[in-house]
Amino acid sequence: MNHIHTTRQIETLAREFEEQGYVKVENALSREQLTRFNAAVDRHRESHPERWVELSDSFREGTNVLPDTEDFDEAIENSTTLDILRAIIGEDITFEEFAIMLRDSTSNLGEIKGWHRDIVREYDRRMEIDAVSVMLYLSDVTENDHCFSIVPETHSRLVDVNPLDVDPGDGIDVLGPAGTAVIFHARAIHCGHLKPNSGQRRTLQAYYSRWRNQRTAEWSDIPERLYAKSDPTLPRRFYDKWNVTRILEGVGKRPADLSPDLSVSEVIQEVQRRGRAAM
Ligand SMILES: O=C(O)CCC(=O)C(=O)O
Repeated sequence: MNHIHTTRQIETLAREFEEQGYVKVENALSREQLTRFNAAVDRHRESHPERWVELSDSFREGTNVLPDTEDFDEAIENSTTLDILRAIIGEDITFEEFAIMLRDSTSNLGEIKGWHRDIVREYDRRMEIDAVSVMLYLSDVTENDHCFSIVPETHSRLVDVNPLDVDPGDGIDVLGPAGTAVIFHARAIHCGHLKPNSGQRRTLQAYYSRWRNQRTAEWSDIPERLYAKSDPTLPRRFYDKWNVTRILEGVGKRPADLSPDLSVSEVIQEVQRRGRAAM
């Protein structure tokens, strides 16, 4: 079973998130869920290679997988993390996007995105970033593995820190066994910390924010199976962004000047390139 926290524990975790900009959650996934999710990742890679984006030799992402399979719905709705997200965001919480991330072994340890804030890369627009991400670990992340690294408090008290001024070793490496989750504010400065002897690291990642008539990214379609759900245990507006077409200007939006012939994969590579140039 994945872990259900008491109300008191949820409040403590939400407070830690508010202060630090992130919180680590142990046992967010059960052994059985890990086995199923790992098999579902393999199946998806095999059957829908066109949905996979390659950002570098170590960075592969399955985007827009929800129309292909319901295998990951349970990750988006995972009660261990959703209970904490509800305390952080409130009952107006909505789902934004979902991706599978693989970080492969590499000798190229320079990370493609470097230290960054998500969604909007321009420093002067950092207060527009208002979303929370959950990263679920599908493989063990030890000190020898590629890991997620974050600079605490840069979502709030240290919000004026510029990612370009952060040194390589300045972050906290968030390690943990498979089944761990990290919940982080998309405004907190973070990056992938690549290690020379790492095996493949596997994570699932979802973003959430408050309901408004705007999405943070247009890469994940929300299929009817999700928005037509009437599940009283889910937040009221959880999938209400399924038909929102207004997208925040940033790395989640297809630039108007790009050729319609480009694949989503090529578009995401290009927005990431422009995002780096805008920092
Ligand atoms: O954990 C990683 O490897 C990188 C994560 C990242 O950069 C992101 O979520 O934006």
